[in-house]
Amino acid sequence: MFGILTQKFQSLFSGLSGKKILTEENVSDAVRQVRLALLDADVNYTVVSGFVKRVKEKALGESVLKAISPGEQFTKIVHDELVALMGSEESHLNLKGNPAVILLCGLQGSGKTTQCAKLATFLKTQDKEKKVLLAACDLQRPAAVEQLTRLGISAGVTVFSIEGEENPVRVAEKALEKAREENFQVLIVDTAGRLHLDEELMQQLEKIKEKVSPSEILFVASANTGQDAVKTAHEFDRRISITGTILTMLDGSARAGAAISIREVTGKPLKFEGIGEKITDFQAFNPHSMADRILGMGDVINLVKKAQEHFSEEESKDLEKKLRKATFTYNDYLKQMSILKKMGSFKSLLKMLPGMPNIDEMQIDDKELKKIEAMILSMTPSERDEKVELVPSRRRRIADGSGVKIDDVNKMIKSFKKIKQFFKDMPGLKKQFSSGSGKKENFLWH
Ligand SMILES: Nc1nc2c(ncn2[C@@H]2O[C@H](COP(=O)(O)OP(=O)(O)OP(=O)(O)O)[C@@H](O)[C@H]2O)c(=O)[nH]1
Ligand SMILES: [Mg+2]
Repeated sequence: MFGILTQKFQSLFSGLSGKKILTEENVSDAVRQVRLALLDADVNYTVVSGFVKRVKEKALGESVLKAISPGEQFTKIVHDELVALMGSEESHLNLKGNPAVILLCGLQGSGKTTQCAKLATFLKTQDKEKKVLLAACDLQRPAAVEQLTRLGISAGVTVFSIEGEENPVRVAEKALEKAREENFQVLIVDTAGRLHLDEELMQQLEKIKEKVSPSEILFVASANTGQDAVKTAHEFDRRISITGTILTMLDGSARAGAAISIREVTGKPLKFEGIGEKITDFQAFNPHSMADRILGMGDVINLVKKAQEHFSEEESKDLEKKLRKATFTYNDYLKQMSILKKMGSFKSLLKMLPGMPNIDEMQIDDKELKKIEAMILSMTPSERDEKVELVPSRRRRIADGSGVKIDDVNKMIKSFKKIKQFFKDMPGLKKQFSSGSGKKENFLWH
C-alpha cells in the first residue's frame, strides 16, 4: 500500500538494529532519512517538519540512548508518533438524529458514490443492521443516479431519487422526508463532484447541509491525489465544516502521503478507508493499524477484527494452542481454511500477517483453495493427522484421488509446512510487535 515508504522505513530500521548504541550522530542520520522518506511519500511539508522534530526529541532522550535495543526503541518512537499523527484512536461515527444524516463530499472521482454504498453496507452489517437510505443528489453527471441505484441494489439498500428533478437540494429534502416516514435510521447523501474546487459546488453543498442538518459531513479523499487532497480537504472544511475524512484508493497508491497529513492539517479525524473496488473493501480507519502497515508490520488489528467476526472465542483459543504447540495438522488446516474463506481472500489475509512479504512464493491463491481442500479430503485419517509420512506412493494416491498432479500435492505439503513453521515461530514475531503500539492482542498469541 505504501510501497516505497514502507521499504525505506524497513531498511532504515534494519540498519539501526545492527547498532549497539544510538549516538547523536546516528539519530540525526536516522531522523534525516525519516524526513526524506515522508517527503518522498508526499506527506505535507509542515507535517513532516513537526513529526521529525518530535521524533528527534524523543530519540535523543536519555532512555533511548541507554536502551538495550536502541533500534527497536527508535522504531517504536516512529510508530507511536505516526499513530498520534493519524489521530491515536479509532474515531466513531456520530449517528445522532432521526434519521442520522451523513453527507459525503469531495472532488470528482474521489470515490463518493462508491463509498456511499460501502458505508451503507458497513452500517448494515457491522452496526446492528442499521436501516439505511441512500439519496442520489449528484445530478451533475448524467449516469450518477443510475450508478448509485446499481450500487444500492448490490448492497441491498434502498436508493432515493427523483426522475427529472434538477435541483439536488430538493432531492435531499425529499429523501429526508421519506427516511422519516419510513423509519430509516441513517440517510446517506451522495453529492456531485467537480474537477476543481468551485463556488457553485460549495454553495450547493451549503444549501444541502442547511436542509438536512447532517451529523456527519465526510470528505472523501483519494490517496492518489496526494497533496491536492490535503488542500482540498482544508477548503471543504473551511466552507462546510467537515466532521471527518474517508480515505479511498489506498489499495492503488504507493505514496499515499495524504493519509498521513490530512488529519493533522484539518484537525478532523480519519474515519474510514476504502481499500478496493468491492463494496466490502471498506473499514473503519484505525491509526494503529495504519502505522503498522506503513512500517511494514502487517495488519494484525484488522486481521483480528475479521477473525473475531468469524471465529468463536473457543475456536480461537483452540487454534492458538495448536499453532503454538505445532500440533496443527492437515485436519486443522482444512477446518481453518473454510473459516478463512468466509473471511475473504486467503492471500489478502496472509498479507495482513507481519513478516509475510514473500507471500507470492507460497503459491496459495483463492483458486488453489478448492484444490487443496480436495487433496486433504483424499488423505486417510492418519495422513491428515500427520501420523504417517507422506511418502511418494502416498502422494501419488492423493493426487489420483483428488484429480490433481503430483506436483500440486508436493506444493500443498510444502505450503502447509511453511504455514506451520511460520506459526511456530510466532513468539519471535510477538517480540517485534511488543515494540509497537501495545495493542497487539489477537487470536493467535497474547
Ligand atoms: N481501487 C479502488 N477503487 C475505488 C475505490 N473507491 C472507489 N473506487 C473506484 O473509483 C472510481 C470512481 O469512484 P466513484 O465512487 O464513482 O467516485 P465519485 O467521487 O462518486 O465520482 P464523481 O461522482 O464523478 O465525482 C470507480 O470506478 C470506483 O469503483 C477504492 O477504495 N479503491
Ligand atoms: Mg459520484
